Amino acid sequence: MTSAQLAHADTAARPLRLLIAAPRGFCAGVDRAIEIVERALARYGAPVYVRHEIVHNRFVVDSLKAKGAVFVEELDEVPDGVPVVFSAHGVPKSVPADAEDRGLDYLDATCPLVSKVHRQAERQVEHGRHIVFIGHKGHPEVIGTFGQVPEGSMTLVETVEDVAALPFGPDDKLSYLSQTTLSVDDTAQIIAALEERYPHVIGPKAEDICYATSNRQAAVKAIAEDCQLVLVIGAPNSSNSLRLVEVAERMGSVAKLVQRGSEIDPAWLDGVDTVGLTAGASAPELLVREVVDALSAIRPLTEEVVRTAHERITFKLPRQLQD
Ligand code: 0CJ
Ligand code: F3S
Repeated sequence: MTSAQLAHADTAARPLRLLIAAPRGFCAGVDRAIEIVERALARYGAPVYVRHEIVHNRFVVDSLKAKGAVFVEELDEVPDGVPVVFSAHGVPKSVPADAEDRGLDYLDATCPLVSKVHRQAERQVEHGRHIVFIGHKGHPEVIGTFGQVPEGSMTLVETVEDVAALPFGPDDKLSYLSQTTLSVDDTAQIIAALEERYPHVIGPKAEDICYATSNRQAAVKAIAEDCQLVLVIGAPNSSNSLRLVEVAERMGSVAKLVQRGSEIDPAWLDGVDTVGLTAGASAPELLVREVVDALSAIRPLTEEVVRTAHERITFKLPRQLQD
């Protein structure tokens, strides 16, 4: 027998302990964004166009496609006369302006917590401050937030090294803002580096990282130290889901991002007694059950939910869709 076969034979009969993190999965902004598309379909009928994946999850996108939503990347792919929804990640100001110019009916599913950062960006620029924005280059939320202010008034930093390379002097009027789905720990380090280099830099009153991002990171931290393997349900383009993988890895666990139960390789469970499970803010609970079922088809398991916070936040729908 090879050592892999031995490990498999050793653990195959033992029940697997499954720790399921809570909170996990859908946040209030994702619930709202999906409901906006569903209500728009009910109100206007198909097709309803959606600019960018409404949230970064293929299962959600495919379910809405089946109901008559059409997903495109840019507004110029939307035909005249049909309604269009902007995704939860937010859009540059030019997008609703172009929609208005074309007379398109549009619904904005930007998460209110992203919109809050947009308003802060505008205010900082009005006060004559240059903004250092902490985020991931190319992410749609970053593109949307940069598009709230005139070109040249915001500079992106992704790392502590980027802070060291900033060209500003000690007396320049600076402020910082961030993407909502970042690593809480990495962002704290970047902010510390900024404050050390620019003691006069101004930050937001409450952190820009949203409640859902920080709660999901704290929850996966609480289970990861007891796990040899942590599974994170989420898409490769989902920033908040990728951060959950990083958090679990930093706690010393092996961590894997999976989109569906069918992606689980039974060999991952060799030599493993305790598996952790969580889901990014854009991953539906149905997929959590699918992954649990896939695991239990490989090994008998015991399930335990480990809850580190309760979430009660909900967001209002846009006025056009309120009954
Ligand atoms: O940016 C957001 C408002 C989060 C939306 C929900 O998550 P997801 O995976 O669609 O987006 P991120 O890539 O930003 O995490
Ligand atoms: Fe909003 Fe945070 Fe969810 S910004 S969409 S509540 S991950």
